[in-house]
Amino acid sequence: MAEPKRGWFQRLTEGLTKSSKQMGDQIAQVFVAKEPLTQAKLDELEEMLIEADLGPHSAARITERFAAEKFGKDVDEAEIREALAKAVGDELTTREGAFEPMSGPRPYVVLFIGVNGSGKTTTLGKVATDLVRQGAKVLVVAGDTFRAAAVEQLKVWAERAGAEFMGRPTGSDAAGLAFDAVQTAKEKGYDVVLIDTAGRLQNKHGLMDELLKIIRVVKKVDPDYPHETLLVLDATVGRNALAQENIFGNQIGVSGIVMTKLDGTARGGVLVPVAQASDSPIKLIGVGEGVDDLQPFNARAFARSLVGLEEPVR
Ligand SMILES: Nc1nc2c(ncn2[C@@H]2O[C@H](COP(=O)(O)OP(=O)(O)O)[C@@H](O)[C@H]2O)c(=O)[nH]1
Ligand SMILES: [Mg+2]
Repeated sequence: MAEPKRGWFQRLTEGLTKSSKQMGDQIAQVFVAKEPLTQAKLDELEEMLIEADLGPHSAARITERFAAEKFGKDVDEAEIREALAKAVGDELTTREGAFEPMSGPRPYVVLFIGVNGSGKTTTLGKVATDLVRQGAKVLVVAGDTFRAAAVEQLKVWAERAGAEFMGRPTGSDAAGLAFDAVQTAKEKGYDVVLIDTAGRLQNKHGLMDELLKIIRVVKKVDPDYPHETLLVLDATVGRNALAQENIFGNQIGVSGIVMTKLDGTARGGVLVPVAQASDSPIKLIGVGEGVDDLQPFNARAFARSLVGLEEPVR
């Protein structure tokens, strides 16, 4: 993604309001005045993190880090927020990954995978828009050949972005389309190829097989294809995102995670256990439906906005 535009932290913060409001309110309830950090208060904090879907392991680790710094000391709400943001940020900094198609080989081939409704098509559209703005020659490929509406939806995004679009009638072979697309892109000097896929249920074997087939056939054009397989996860499903990460990670292989809909949920904390569980980093986050609502994942900024803090002074 391009350098975040001015105001991106505000969009992140606004996006995360439900999560940060929940946590913010609880912090305010637990720490009413400046008072010593006791075990009882730590337990309440841990419980609060679990409720925000950070999961028992992440919650315990974060609480420990936090206790190491503050236990027994007089603390007020503001310090708690800062310390909590630091602890969450420390958990996540090693889980940041950059999505930089323009720094990679040409054409840079990116596959978007994930269950139905997770935000694949929307994310692809946002990425296409951003890349075209950077001057890239982008090919958008409608690999979700199951539903006519999915093809149409992607076409609209491609047209708006000013990207080239490649699709086939409903029911066509997605792998065949992907093969033709990467070959075309190679011949015609495209910079980036973005391949959408069907929103499949991860427990349907036939659907996993189709994804593997897409990967297999694009590798026939170049064994390095796809350069990226981005798993798109919807934060509003909470802990279910962990199960999805597990299945797609193990069965398909993933190079990066996109977590969407962080604007629509009190469960934004689920990003933490997902980041911890996955072998691949979090690369992008979605905080809205608009074209500018996709951001590079920044662990510190995410942690700050999650606990309801302002942008740090740089
Ligand atoms: N609020 C919000 N909605 C999103 C975000 N990303 C995607 N959506 C919406 O989620 C719905 C499903 O997205 P879509 O891209 O069609 O999912 P797909 O089935 O995985 O391709 C659409 O209504 C999108 O506008 C996001 O970051 N925030
Ligand atoms: Mg779709």
